[in-house]
Amino acid sequence: MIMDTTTSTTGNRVRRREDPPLLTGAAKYVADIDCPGALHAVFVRSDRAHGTITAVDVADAIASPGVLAVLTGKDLDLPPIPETPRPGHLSRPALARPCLAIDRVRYVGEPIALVVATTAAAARDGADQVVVEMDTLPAIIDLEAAGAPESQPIFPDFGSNVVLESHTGEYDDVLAGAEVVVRGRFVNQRVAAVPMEPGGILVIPEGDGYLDCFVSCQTPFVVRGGIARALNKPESRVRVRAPEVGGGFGAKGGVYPEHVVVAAAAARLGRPIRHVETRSENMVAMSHGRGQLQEVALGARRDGTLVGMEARTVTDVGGYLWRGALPWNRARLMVTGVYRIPRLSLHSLAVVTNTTPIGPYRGAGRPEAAAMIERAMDMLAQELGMDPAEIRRRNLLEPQDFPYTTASGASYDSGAYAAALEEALSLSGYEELRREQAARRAVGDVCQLGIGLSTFTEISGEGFEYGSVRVSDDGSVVVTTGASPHGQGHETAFSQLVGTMLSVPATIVRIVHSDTGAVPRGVGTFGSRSGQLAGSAIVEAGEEVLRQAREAAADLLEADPQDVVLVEGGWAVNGVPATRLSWEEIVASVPERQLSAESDFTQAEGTYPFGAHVAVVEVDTETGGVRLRRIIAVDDCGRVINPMIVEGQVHGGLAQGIGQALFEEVRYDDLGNPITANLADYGVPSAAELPSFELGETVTPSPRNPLGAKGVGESGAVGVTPAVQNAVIDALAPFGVRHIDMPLTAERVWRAIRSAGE
Ligand code: MCN
Repeated sequence: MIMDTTTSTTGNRVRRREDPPLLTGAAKYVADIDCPGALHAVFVRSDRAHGTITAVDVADAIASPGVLAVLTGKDLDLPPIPETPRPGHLSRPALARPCLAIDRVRYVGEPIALVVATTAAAARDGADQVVVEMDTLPAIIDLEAAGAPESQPIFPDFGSNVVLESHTGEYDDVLAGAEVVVRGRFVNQRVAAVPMEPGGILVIPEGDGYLDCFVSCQTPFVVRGGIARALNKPESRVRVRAPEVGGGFGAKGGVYPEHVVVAAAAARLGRPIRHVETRSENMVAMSHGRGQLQEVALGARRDGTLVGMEARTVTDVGGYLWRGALPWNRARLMVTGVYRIPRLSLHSLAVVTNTTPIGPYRGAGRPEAAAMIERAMDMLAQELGMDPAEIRRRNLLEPQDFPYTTASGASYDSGAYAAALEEALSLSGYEELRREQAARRAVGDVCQLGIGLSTFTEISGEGFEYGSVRVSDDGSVVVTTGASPHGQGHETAFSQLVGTMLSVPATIVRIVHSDTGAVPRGVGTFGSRSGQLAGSAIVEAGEEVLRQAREAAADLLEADPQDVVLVEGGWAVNGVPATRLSWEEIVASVPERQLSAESDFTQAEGTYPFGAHVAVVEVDTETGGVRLRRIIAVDDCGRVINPMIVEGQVHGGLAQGIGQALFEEVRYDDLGNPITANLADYGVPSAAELPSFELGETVTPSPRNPLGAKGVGESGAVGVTPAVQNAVIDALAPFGVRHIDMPLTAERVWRAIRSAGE
């Protein structure tokens, strides 16, 4: 139940109005949209990681019962899917990603043809009849091998597998003056987004070339643009709606080849077509996340003060660059974390490999950056014999340093890092934990205690988002937003903002979103942007509505606008409650019989949420088994709209971040065959693997938007992974273990103990 006006104000814990349909099974996903007569589509995908296509024989498939069409790349002749644009960068035709592979395949799962049939089973049977003849090429799976000069280019016309490269900081000796240098080589492994609902699209042609599309996505406007461009239509002829989306986690943020192909097929056949991925299909077709090799050296004085950092990172973008530049770029930007690092020399590369393309996944580059610096900081602490908390205290940026431009060029807005660290230490009972650890070490307990810290920042927001507010003469309040929630509780949070501003119950505020036919423009939901950008757009529009209402109320009350004040549910002359007019009365007095305003709120620079996480683990030193005992997470996302939603967002991020630390890894064999393409082989944690999270907060507003808000959707996944990794390695310090790559499975931990002993 939603709480009443008084308690639903901004800043209060209001339960999500979105939850009842989600929890009772009433919510409608793409597969549930009622569309009589819709045809079913199944993709024929490459079963080889690398090869040249010599023939695609569709004759048997077309003859298969129920099959209406089999469409190949040559049949549809679609332009390539655009790369995600980056500042100063034009996409390079030699790296183009086709919608359907025609000459060459570059990963297992790449779409080659589409089979359309009257039922899903008939489409699948038809797809089995398509014969793709191929000359297999050697697959390049390892990212180091991909980048080697002698490596065969996966895109012969491009000539190299290195598709992105940047150098930051040129120094003769970036570590000059260091009394101690630690060096690490870390693998930030590839993971899968695993949304509850795999990808899906339903396209309904409605005559005159108009396509009505229901897409499981985070960015309806981006998908509309992609489909319209590929099909050479004006955007006005394509409507994209995101119904309920069973999670996206960044991976549903772009336009996929599958979207364009299904839309093209529906347009060609003039019949509605639906495509919904199976789980195994999703595990190869939906972009993966992370996938970075990191080599880092940190130099410091003996007192722990950092003097410089040198790093080389190689990011795997998979078979196509496509959206891979986004995490690559974020990882580059955030590389120095929360510390004062005077000198940085960073060489960051991205390479293509014969694997599923990599794209943004919860954190998108910031988890990689945080993991690298947080591991290196712990190594430094170990080297100097200093407590990990103390080495952090000595190097954290301080509140008076902000705004602060890092050596990598990030412009941090605000921060109070030490306060978050001290809060996390105090909530965890850090000293007591260290005492318990010492006691266990002293007796040589088989089960050792590990305590891991992570102090981190990340980037959120940046760019533009649309919002409007309209009050009608029946008293209804309608908000439209370009944000496209898929689990973040925007309806609840935005109705709180507007209800509070207009002094009306949040329950009457209707939020319209995720529909290009109902929202004039917008961007969508990713990069933990919506609270601050869509929220600020709505606030700006709401302020303009308040201004209009004040004028209208002053006219009606024959008062000076300065003397007219907002009271619960209406307006009155200040100090004279009896003059109160309702919103309905005021709105009815203007010729349009509605008050409305819109805003394209733009934030030129991002905001930088931060926090401190503590993980406590018990490691069985005989089996390598890790038990996660406690997670303490202190997060700061500036001013909070709804603390309950914020906590939920942190919980989700923590679960996924812990998944990367302990359980998850997408793996391929040497030929490029995926060997973790289902949920038996790919280990997503369930609630049973997770402790009850202990949360804390600090509040440091951002000066970059009127709400003072920063993002929170990803922070949990940024901060917790290195805390857990550091905790496991901390437990094994007495054995001489310096580092173990993720995921920290029992086998890896056991091997690390054994090899350290040798
Ligand atoms: N919020 C708030 N106060 C703040 C900041 C945010 O109350 N200071 C609220 C916002 O109003 C919003 C929620 O917290 O309701 C998340 O806001 P924000 O951090 O702006 O993130 P977005 O809404 O832009 O959501 C994107 C973010 C990302 S990038 C990923 S990945 C992610 C995440 O959200 N994927 C999710 N959370 C997810 N949650 C679910 N259930 N499913 C996903 O796929």
